[in-house]
Amino acid sequence: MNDLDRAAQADFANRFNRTATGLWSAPGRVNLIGEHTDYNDGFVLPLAIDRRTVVALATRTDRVIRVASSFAAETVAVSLDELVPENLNGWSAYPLGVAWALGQFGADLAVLPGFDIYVDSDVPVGAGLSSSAALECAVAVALNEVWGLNLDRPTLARVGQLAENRVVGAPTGIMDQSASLLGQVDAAVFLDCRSLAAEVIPLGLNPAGLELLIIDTRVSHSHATGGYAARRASCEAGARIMGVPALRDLSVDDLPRAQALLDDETFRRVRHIVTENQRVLDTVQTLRVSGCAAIGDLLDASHRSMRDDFEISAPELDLAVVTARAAGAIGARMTGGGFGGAAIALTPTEFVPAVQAAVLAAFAAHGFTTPDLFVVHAADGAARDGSPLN
Ligand code: GAF
Repeated sequence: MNDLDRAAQADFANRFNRTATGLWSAPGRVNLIGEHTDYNDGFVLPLAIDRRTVVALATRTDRVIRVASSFAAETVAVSLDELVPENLNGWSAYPLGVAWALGQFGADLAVLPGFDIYVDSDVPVGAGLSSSAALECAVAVALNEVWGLNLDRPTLARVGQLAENRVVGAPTGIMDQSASLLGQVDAAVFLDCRSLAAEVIPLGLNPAGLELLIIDTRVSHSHATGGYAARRASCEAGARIMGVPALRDLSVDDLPRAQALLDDETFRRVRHIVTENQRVLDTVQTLRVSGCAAIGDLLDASHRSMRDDFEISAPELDLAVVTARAAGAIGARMTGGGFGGAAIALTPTEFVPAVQAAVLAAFAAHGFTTPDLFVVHAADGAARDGSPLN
């Protein structure tokens, strides 16, 4: 049991005056490459990271759900009979939304017992590292076990996505929950977002003398508002006009026809998705054949495409990328939904301090908020932690 587990167990006991029967945790994620491709039925290559959300849980003998956490003073209580999306709001909408969404995937909520749940986390919120998917997936694996549902991991990913879409109101894809559920130590998850076929791709960063540095710009983003939904709508319009079910069904050879048929903005949105899908495939192939030291150019190209074609970057993200590259990173890009959040910089270990110092100095010189910089490692996906408690 780690410190986070111990804290969640103790805080559960303090808040609810009883003992948790188990601890489950799920990681945040960082996306190596493949941005906004997930809701276009395309390819993504994220990894689960060594920052986790843990839930301590015990079922009850009645139909009440009580949720509490280290980041909110209040304890929220609802009955399983009142669990509809319209009734859920605030941070507790995430765990409660997962309980509701399990009902949409076969759990018979009319007969299942209520539960007490306490949430603790060291995944930074609003940094583009999917603290929300970590929370959804930790709750999903916990309830899957204590409610005896036996849902497989791709289905649990759909449960988390549905909670996010319907309850939180963010029209997001399947990538973040899949990464949080399927990640493995020192590997990325190569996911086909149409079939949900997933393959674990070894990264070998540390043997290659590389680190994955996160630059959290601390510019907050929300996918429940404007830009994300607008990009999704453009992609859907582009696919409709091109006569395909999803942009996944186009290749770079279709781009001249797309340019002829689409207005300039929609064309550039489409070009990002089509080329980004290809970059994911190229990255997987490069990792297999040449190793992680050879993927830097693909990361750089991905960032340019998001900056110029998809237009989801921000001045802070662009500065982070340019500065990290100039100070020794071999590839860098913004990661996640965009409009803020984090960039990644694939950096030789010996250059990490120099990149950190250069980025801090550049942000200060531009008058930007001081960013948070830290190294992450690829970690295992959601799991029950430790042995059963008694
Ligand atoms: C957010 C969403 F939640 C994901 O589904 C994905 O679309 C990502 O932005 C962009 O690649 O993290």
